[in-house]
Amino acid sequence: MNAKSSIKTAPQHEQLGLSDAEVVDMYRYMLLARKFDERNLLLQRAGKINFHVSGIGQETAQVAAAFALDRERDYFLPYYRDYGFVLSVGMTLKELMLSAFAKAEDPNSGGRQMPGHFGSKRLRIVTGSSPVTTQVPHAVGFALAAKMKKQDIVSFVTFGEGSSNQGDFHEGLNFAGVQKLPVIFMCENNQYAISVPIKKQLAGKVSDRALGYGFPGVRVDGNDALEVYRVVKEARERAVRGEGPTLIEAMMYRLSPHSTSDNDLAYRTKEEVDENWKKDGIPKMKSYLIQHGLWSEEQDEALHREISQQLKDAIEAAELAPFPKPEDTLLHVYASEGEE
Ligand SMILES: Cc1ncc(C[n+]2csc(CCOP(=O)(O)OP(=O)(O)O)c2C)c(N)n1
Ligand SMILES: [Mg+2]
Repeated sequence: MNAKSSIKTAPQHEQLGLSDAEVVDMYRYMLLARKFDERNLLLQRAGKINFHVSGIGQETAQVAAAFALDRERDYFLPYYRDYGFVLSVGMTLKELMLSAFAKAEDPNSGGRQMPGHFGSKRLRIVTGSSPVTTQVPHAVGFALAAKMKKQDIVSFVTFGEGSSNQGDFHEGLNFAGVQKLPVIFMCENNQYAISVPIKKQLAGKVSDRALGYGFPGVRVDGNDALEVYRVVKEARERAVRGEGPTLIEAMMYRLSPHSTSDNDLAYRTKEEVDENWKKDGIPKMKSYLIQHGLWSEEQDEALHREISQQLKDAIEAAELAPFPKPEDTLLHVYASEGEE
């Protein structure tokens, strides 16, 4: 063995500045989001909750992005599939279940919005609306505020690739580019906009659109947690240095139907879906951890049991919680005295 080949290179996560504990934590959140999502699909089929819009296949990029941000200070404008993201920045399973069960204590909307419309003052998650992409100009506004206040924080916003064809996307990116604002735009390109496949939505790459607005656009494998972490971290560093926005296009696949109201096999084949399950980032992350001696099958089984128990507790609490009262319909719709 020559001297060169005996030099050990540090594992990828260490090279990126992630500790062993952090990379294990990333996997925990990815699995937590997956199990939460799978359970909600079952709860909807069992008639316990009305509706679920799933993020299965997108958790890897969501969790990795969250870990690359300042989870104590940045502002977040996630879109409806971002369970992995909101869990990673501190939303609890109980809070998400209160939302799924449409209960009054749901911090996102007091049980009045469709699930997946995240909002939390505590976690700096900015309330979103149902029209897709409205969150993009909002994120640009938050970045403008950060710049005016000379704060070294960023706003981070996600959206689907279909939504990147809406005017709000282009207006938001243009303004952010001109003003060099600290905002990170992450497109979760899951290759479908409901029943419309990617080839009928876009003739080019979403990431290339950044060129027209004067800042970098990066396409990344959304099933590779460490790669997503790397590009989001770099984007954040650029933003706080005052160099402006970055557009990230994370490539992934929507493994579940659009929502519980959708039959995806009406417009795509089971073979295509099965093929994409092979690219799932969660088992990939597990293998990485095992390969580096950070995880074992025993620990994995224990984590599955732990998550099952957490889900059971969250569901029980949400089922027991009261529904919103009809007379509270206008609560938080208009500012009341003393409310910010
Ligand atoms: C302005 C607007 N138009 C249409 C809709 C209906 N709608 C909800 S989700 C969706 C598909 C969006 O696709 P994409 O942006 O790729 O996100 P994905 O659902 O695939 O994550 C559509 C058309 C909407 N909510 N808002
Ligand atoms: Mg899509």
